[in-house]
Amino acid sequence: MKLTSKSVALVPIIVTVATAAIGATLIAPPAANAASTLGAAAAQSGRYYGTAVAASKLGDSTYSNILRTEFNMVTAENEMKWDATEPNRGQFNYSNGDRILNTAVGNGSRVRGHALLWYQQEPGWAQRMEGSDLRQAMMNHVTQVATHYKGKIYAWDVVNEAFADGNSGGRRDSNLQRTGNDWIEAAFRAARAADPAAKLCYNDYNTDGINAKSTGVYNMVRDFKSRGVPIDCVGFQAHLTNNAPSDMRQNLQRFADLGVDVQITELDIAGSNQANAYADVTRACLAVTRCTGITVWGIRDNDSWRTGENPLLFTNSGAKKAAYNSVLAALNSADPGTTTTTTTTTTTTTTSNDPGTGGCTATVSLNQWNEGFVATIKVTAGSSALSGWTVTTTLSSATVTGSWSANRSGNSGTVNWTNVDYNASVPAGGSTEFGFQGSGSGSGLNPTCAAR
Ligand code: G2I
Repeated sequence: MKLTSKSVALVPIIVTVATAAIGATLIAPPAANAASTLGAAAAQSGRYYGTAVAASKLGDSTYSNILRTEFNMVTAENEMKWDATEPNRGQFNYSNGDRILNTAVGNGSRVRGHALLWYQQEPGWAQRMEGSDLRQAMMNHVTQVATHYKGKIYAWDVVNEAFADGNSGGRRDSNLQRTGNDWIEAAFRAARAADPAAKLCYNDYNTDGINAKSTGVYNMVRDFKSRGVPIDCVGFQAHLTNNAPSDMRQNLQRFADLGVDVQITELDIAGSNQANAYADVTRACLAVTRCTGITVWGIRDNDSWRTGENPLLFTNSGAKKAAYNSVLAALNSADPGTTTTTTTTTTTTTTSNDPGTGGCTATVSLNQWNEGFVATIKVTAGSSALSGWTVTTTLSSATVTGSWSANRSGNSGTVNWTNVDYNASVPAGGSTEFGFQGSGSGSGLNPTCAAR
């Protein structure tokens, strides 16, 4: 139904639902000496510095010496994945995963487990499965592998890369996803039951800055936290070229503000600005109290999956690159034990016009930090389904710098947001979300919704 002049005239109702302010500055004396390895430098602020390890390279002395001296966290690059650990249904093989784990422990390192469920590197037998049979096999896999490594894993990537690229903010299609949207939370619950001591992470790529994909993950984590689904951390892979996203710190911070740890899990950076970009990523993590560590995805350039791009910290012969020096300097320049969090305020405000028949309401959840914000707006249909909607917001002292899942009329002042094709239809009583990022203050957005 179209909006009538009568419904436009209805008085907006404004309800502030929740306001929480988080801010802390803890000062400790600086360390007397700079550390000389990545692991020791990260440890000064209670963080780790890790690398992906391939079992086939452990016999290479250049490789294993750098591994032992520089790193204090290890991820198996492939050896703990589904195809490696359960090559036939119900038959488990932990030999290479165990080699990596034992080497790490022998070096005094901890281990990140990677990855219990991922749509890639499924064993052939699982690739051919669907539905409830597959769901059963997935949960058994999570339980068996997490039980085998019980008590030995710092954090598990329970689910890897489940969100779609592009602007949908939704899940990626896969046979795992087709077993039902609840597969991710089911996997987290199974992992918690099997190994209560491991931190449980969701891990993905192209989620390093604020964008539609990272916002989709953010909304899932927020939902999990609100419903008590056991999630402890989010991994940001950070496979980058030339630059770190300019809003990487803000992105890490908004996840941390949900009450999870954040980690950089597969860092590699190609391109001529490599050394600067590595320093930027390091500083983004150091600026977020709950960013607990950084892992690079391999040791030497020729250990990288990005053949020919030389995206790592050591040359093929094992020499330290400029990027290594810039990471070490950045880690050493963090005041040890000093953590400064940006003051961040999360406010949920409901501004609604009375939906009446065929109308809609809009709710904003605002994540504001010192110089910018992310607004997530929920559009809820009234007693009739919507076939399109318009939300009007007021940005009196803010400028929109990016948005997702809606078209917009401008970037400041009165901004109208209309549905895109895939979220035009909203069933009666149902809802959909869109969002935007802005500089300045996002307070007073006062969204109103109208059917179109
Ligand atoms: O694709 C880069 C990474 C993206 N995030 C998840 C990570 O798990 C993923 O790692 C890469 C490994 O670095 C590669 O080494 O995952 C690839 C698989 O998608 C790994 O490549 C595979 C090759 O495709 C196989 O042919 C090979 O048998 O490595 C296998 C073991 O060497």
